[in-house]
Amino acid sequence: MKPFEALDFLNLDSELSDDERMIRDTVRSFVSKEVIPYVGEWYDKGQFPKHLIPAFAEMGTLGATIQGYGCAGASYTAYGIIMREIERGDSGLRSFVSVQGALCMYPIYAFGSEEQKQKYLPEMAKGNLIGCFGLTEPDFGSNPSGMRTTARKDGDHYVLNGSKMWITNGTIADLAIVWAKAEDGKVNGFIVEKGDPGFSARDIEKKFSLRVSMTSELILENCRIPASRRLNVTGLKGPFACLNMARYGIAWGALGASMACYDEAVNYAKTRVQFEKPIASHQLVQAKLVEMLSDITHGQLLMFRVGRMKDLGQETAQMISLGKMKNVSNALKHARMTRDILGASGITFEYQCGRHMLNLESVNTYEGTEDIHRLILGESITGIPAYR
Ligand code: TGC
Ligand code: FAD
Repeated sequence: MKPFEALDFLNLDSELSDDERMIRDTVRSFVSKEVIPYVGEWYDKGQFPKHLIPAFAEMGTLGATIQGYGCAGASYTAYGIIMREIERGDSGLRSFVSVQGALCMYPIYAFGSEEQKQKYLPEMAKGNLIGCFGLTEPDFGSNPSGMRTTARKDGDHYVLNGSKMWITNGTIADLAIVWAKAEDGKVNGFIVEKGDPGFSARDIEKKFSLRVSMTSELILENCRIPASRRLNVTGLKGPFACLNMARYGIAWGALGASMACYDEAVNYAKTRVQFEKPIASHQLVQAKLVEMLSDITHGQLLMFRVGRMKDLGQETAQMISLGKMKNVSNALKHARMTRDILGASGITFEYQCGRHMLNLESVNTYEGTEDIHRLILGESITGIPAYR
């Protein structure tokens, strides 16, 4: 297979610091050597490659932006680059790293007590403890405010009841951040540990998407946990703050999937001969390649700008929504276009576009569907929330 050539039409990577470039090269080379040759087989078998966790930890990708607690303390731009490079390999692997860092380590870092941070963060950075994030329920996806999971205070304990659905890393997690309504109806976050009485997880089988990532249901039946495991945040702004972090990473990650597809499409089009010449010589094929190049370049510009603003603490949730909405829907389009350019070959595991295409169907739905982000942006333009 031809070595990966990353599309960087505007030479934006020249804006990276030496440290950021080193992180990019480390993760890119890891993905080329340890992911790309094997990921088709893991996908086919529906296996999460657990053996990669120590390497993800070694490269500093777990909770990469957290200062201290054994974490890398990287810039947000570096974190975005990490997500881009990992998702070039597979969205399911980026999901694993996103959930561990943005959705489990981040809430502990942002809302946890010092004792909670010391207990969990260093072990999570090393990959010795795995986390998951339970917000969605069977009947409440786009609208988490309706959640039915409850947390009742009982002396120095809380008792949790309910279920969480579509939870990445659920069955491999040692701890879950579970969002539940307290008796006053306000949403609170809790750290639930594997082995807590009344807590169980089971995998959702037979998925056609994100097959190298575990997706699970969490069940809480009179699950009793110490009151000290509550996070110090009340209301939906708690989970939404975590989603800002994860959505930011996804907006970068989708660029990686697009870049993988673009590279595959260009290589194939230049070598596949029909009507006595390479298909790349036809205007209709070139138009598709140009559309991909144009979208990717716009997406890269957007995320470099949002990344640098985030490094200065100046980004907004709406900017992140724009990146999540546009870069993921474009990546899905690019995977489909590449699949088309590859003809029948595009449906096999020998190539990446089919796997990216099926993965991106999930990425377009999770962390706020494409249309939910459209409505978030609509509200920011008009001042009118059109969700309800
Ligand atoms: P709303 O009334 O607008 O807000 C409630 C409170 O939250 C605050 N808030 C935010 N805070 C921080 N960041 C944001 N982005 C925020 N958005 C809102 C808001 O200020 C308010 O605070 P306060 O103090 O006044 O109480 O809430 P709403 O229920 O009307 O929200 C509407 C909507 C549609 C935007 C929201 O429900 C939404 O984003 N829905 C999408 C749900 C979603 O994204 N779920 C993701 C689940 S996790 C997941 O998918 C992980 S996949 C991981 C992987 O595998 O990679
Ligand atoms: P619904 O909310 O039922 O939406 C269905 C359709 O209706 C969508 O097209 C949506 O855009 C549309 N719609 C809904 N409301 C409106 C509206 N007001 N206006 C217009 N259209 C609307 N959740 C977690 O908490 N943790 C995880 O780790 C996690 N991992 C996931 C992993 C995978 C592989 C998947 C697929 C999902 C995961 N999720 C996770 C859940 C994910 O966040 C939800 O699937 C997502 O928020 C959408 O919810 P839903 O599937 O219930 O769809």
